[in-house]
Amino acid sequence: MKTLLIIDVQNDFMPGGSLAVPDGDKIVPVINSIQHKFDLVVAAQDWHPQDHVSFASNHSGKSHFEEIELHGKPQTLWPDHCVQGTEGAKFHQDLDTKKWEAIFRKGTDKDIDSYSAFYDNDHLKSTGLAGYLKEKGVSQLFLCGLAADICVYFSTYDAFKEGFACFFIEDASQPLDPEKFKELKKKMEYLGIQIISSEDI
Ligand code: VGL
Ligand code: ZN
Repeated sequence: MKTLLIIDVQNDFMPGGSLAVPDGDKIVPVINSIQHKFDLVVAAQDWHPQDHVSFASNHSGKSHFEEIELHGKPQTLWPDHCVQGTEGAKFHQDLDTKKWEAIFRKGTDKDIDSYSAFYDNDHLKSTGLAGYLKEKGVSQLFLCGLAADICVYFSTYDAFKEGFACFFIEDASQPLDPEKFKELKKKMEYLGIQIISSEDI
């Protein structure tokens, strides 16, 4: 069962959005062009309450992209983004969602952040995605979306640890920080995660 997991292709991560990923919109046609190659397509959606702990606006005197300590671990403070029910939380309007069988929402608990589509950052809560994919008999998992160095990376890492054969589709993803992504790519390759192009599928 060849499966595609599309991560956080939402308006707030697009150029002009509150947490814009450079060229984030360039991946939309690429993702649309590959969906027919998969037996199963699922998506993740960042879906925060307005009082979410990861928003700088909920910490007095703190700025966007500043780091704080949360539950003993570093937490980046982001601009408000992907607030439940807002335009910014919607998927890009050109993204073809017809083939999607399920959408897994994350970051829904105001007290914990969740970059991975599988678990929150402290691995305390599961979205149920790993169990869902296992019950469906998924063996090969292809991942893409935004941001390559944050949510797509952490989802790929968790998927790898869950035992799926992972393929990271580089041209169907865009990083917030390209330098950081270069390092993470090396780490993924070292683990045995394949970095591929949409043409290789
Ligand atoms: C993301 C930061 C905060 C992402 C989500 O989708 O990469 N990044 N929330
Ligand atoms: Zn978020």
